[in-house]
Amino acid sequence: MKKGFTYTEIVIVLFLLIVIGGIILSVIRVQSYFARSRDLKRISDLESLTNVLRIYSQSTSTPDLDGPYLDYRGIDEVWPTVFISVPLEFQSFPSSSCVYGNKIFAVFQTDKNNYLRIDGHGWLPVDFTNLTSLPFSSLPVDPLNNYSRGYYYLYAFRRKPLQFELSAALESKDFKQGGREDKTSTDNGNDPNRFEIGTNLDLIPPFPPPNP
Ligand SMILES: [Ca+2]
Ligand SMILES: [Ca+2]
Repeated sequence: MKKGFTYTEIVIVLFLLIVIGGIILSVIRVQSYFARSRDLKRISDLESLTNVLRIYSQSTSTPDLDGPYLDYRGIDEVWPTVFISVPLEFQSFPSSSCVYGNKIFAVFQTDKNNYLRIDGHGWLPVDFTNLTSLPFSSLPVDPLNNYSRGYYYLYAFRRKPLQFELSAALESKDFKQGGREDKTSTDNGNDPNRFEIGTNLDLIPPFPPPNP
């Protein structure tokens, strides 16, 4: 009759537990490494878009921040609009508008054939084609670009005075609100869950935080 485990069996089980624990830990490390690199790309994409919008606004005689194909989309115009980087076919926004306070914002999505275009047909509708030394040939979008997971870029503007804002949710625990390198609640914007950048960080209403 067998009485419990032998010493060798216990050692083998403990050894396997340590190995499995190590594997799980490395998977978590790899995942957080990738989350952090996606965040660094998000930050650099939005910095780059901000620079391009600044250059465009300063170098164009009549800057048009809703581009040649749309009108009255400024935050204090007839159709206050938030532009989202996720194209319609990937995932259509649950509603074509969102409400914040007593204000209704249209949410504008373009389609999968156009969303990366820099000529005014893209998700960010400004025509950048006349700018020399553009740092990108297609519009940057979120590395995940998924509305239901909560990762996408947003853009909004005001025509008078000329102002704009861009934002992205960040994945890494370190960069989120309360993290070691909190980048979402320390930007002086109105959304503690998103990294905001631009010339007025109160234009885009707060959006739902990403799913955990
Ligand atoms: Ca326009
Ligand atoms: Ca923020």
